[in-house]
Amino acid sequence: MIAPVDTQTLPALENLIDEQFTTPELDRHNHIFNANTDEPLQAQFSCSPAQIERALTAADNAYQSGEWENTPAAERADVLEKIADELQQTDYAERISHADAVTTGAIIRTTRKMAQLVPLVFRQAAHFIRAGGLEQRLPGPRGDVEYFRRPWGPALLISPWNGPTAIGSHKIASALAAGAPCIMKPSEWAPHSAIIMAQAIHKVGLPKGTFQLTCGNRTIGSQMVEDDRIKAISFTGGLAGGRAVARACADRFVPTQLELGGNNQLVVLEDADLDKAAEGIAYGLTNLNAQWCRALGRVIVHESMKQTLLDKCLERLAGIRLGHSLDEASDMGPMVHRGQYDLVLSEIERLKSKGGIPLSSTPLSDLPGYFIAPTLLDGCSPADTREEIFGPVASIHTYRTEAEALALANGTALGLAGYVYGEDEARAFAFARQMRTGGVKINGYSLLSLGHNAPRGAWGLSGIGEEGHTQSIEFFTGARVVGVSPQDALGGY
Ligand code: TXE
Repeated sequence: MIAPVDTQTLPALENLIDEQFTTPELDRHNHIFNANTDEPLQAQFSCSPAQIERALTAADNAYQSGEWENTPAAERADVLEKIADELQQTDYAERISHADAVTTGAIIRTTRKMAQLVPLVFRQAAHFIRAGGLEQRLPGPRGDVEYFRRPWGPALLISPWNGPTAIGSHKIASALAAGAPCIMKPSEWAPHSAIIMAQAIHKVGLPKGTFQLTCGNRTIGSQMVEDDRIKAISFTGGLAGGRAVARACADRFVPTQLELGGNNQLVVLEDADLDKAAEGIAYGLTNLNAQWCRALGRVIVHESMKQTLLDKCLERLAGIRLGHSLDEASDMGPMVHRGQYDLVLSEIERLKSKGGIPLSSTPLSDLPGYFIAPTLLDGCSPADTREEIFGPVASIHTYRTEAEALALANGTALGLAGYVYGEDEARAFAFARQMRTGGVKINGYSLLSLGHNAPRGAWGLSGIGEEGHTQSIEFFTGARVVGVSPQDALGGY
């Protein structure tokens, strides 16, 4: 049974600026679409420059007042817990998961799980600061030295359309835990979960101007990125946006955390269980419809095993139910919007024109939305598969020696995630350690991080900085140390 979708079921677009919910003023003449049916759902209204100015002023005022920054960590943690309690009400998760599924095409079973994790994200941030994560005492030459971390100032949080809830909640909870006033700018294609979270945060209440939400596209993003009052930027999105942010931040030395794309390699070692590897490949091509920065980009397999692996993959992919994202029975949904759909199809065409042979076995949905069957491309030259596609398409390459496999695995300028399949775990670890990428999962493919405290690193063009439980909170802060000093030139040495 598919829930009905109309504009009533999506929250209206609204900003939260200086404690007021307001309507974005500018009509950009674009629409958010139902990814399943290609029907327009809502106009993409955007903040006006004057609305952005009000948000920046309010964020700066909040920072200058110091109220949130100087609220003791335990009390900030209490507020974060209250936000988590509020978001725990089932209505929030249902509204968020419904909106994310319709607008991004990710299936409801996945968006529901993501939405249900949101309270936990706020609780984990609360736990970190309550446990003294931002305040330590270190031994010094004249007694203890205080080492504490304080927010750089107002933070800008920019999120993409894919995984908007997981990415958005992580940024918001981390900035607030750090004591930073923050402005959230969600993607113009999937702003609803941020709006729903803003409603919960507003209900709990924070000092004036501490949390704000602005709706709109990259135009308002750039206006805020370039503003002197923004003192830290956490950006998740594409390479072009990431570069624009990095350039704008360079002159002012504004700390930036950039999590960009990936072209993630899955290496099948000679002793791999091919059923397991095929299952991993199917996950990599279908989880979040492969519109995910850690989705599969390249499969690297020993030449003697390629055909058996491909047969097993196609057998699995034949059983994938590609369908309406609100249908509980679907395993995979459509691409987010027509632009992304066209882009992915044009990448398949480009690789075909270079000799690639597309292989797919998943029956297409007969809905008029942006559906693409997960596709493996055989016969491509590695030189043609260096870039991210950001869709359910992966190329398959063969090796004869592990040195060749490693060269292929490290053969792109991106370095976000890798996957290694091999039954001898010690050998798989040894291989994985040499992959120049933020994280490597062995014998498994999952949307979740490798461990509670494991950072998510980004190498090369995949970004700058590390995200994670602790790392993302620390990112919004700078170190300060205060202590009693010896009164001599070399400090007593
Ligand atoms: O990105 P965009 P999208 C990457 C992935 C993919 C892309 C898709 O590589 O290609 O993101 O997401 C705002 N100044 N990842 O299309 O266009 C924009 O309005 C200020 C990687 O959304 O870069 C939106 O809010 N803001 C990933 C956000 O940036 C700007 C996970 C992202 O938009 C801007 C998800 C500018 N110059 C996607 N340009 C990961 N590594 O985790 C754009 N925006």
